[in-house]
Amino acid sequence: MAVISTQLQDNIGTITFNNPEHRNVLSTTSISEMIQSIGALQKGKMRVLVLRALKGSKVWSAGHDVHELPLPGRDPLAYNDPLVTILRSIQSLPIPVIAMVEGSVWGGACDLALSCDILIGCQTASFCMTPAKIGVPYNVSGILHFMNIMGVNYAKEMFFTAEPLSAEQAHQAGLLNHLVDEASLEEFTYQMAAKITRNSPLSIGVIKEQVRLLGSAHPLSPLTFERIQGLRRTVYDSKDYEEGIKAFLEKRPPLFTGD
Ligand code: LCV
Repeated sequence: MAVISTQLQDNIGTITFNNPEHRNVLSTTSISEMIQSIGALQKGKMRVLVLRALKGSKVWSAGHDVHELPLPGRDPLAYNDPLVTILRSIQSLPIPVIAMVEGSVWGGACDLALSCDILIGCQTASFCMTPAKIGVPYNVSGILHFMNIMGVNYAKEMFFTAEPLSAEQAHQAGLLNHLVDEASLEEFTYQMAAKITRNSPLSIGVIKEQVRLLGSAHPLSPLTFERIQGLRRTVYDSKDYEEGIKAFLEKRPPLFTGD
């Protein structure tokens, strides 16, 4: 059964997470369905894409499917990881993507929401960045993403505490463009989407790509990049990384020793 549903109306595409039983986890299956849907929607003259969960969802997405995290010794967020792939495809899509957020957003799903161009949420939205809770060395492009959007201090607090940010805090931190009440979330989102479809798609596409290129224009020397990869490797090779995944799967709090 499909874990996402897709719709195209008046040049507005909608991808809806439709796997409430597993809290809309970003699994290989759901991500490949998303990538296929985006391709199909692009053929249908889509000018804006809305990413959402089912109306009234308590969980927008529980993030990376932890069952699919590799065992120690392999980078859990490598370039070709399905989650990293969908983040790149949303960021490089030549049309605006609006994340319509209700319910809690976890881990890699926060990065997916932040990969969208505009985030509109209601009071039930919350955002929790979980790498430190699981023992995952988040990757460079993801960290830069959070820094660019919410500033270094808020980003560090999110990563270090692994505590959820409320909708109000997310709005204050610049993560949410708009915080609206639950009843008007859908109407507000699609009114904005409709406005965008009436503007020049060529101009919007080029502006979006320039923002992406400028945002990732951070000169990293090969040596610095290798040092970062080496540091990250010490984490995903560690016993703590293994313990974090094991604790999650055993539904117990992790006991990190720093080894
Ligand atoms: C697999 C899941 C998941 C899940 N994976 O319902 O950013 S990083 O680096 O950390 C990256 C690696 C990442 O994104 O990691 C994942 C981060 N996500 C989380 O830490 C959220 C984990 N999930 C939860 O805390 C709870 O499930 C929430 C609060 C989302 C919902 O709680 P609730 O009590 O409503 P359950 O926990 O009972 O989950 C329902 C089913 O969904 C599965 C979970 O295993 C359960 O399946 P089973 O009934 O088969 O056990 N599930 C939830 N999240 N990330 N599976």
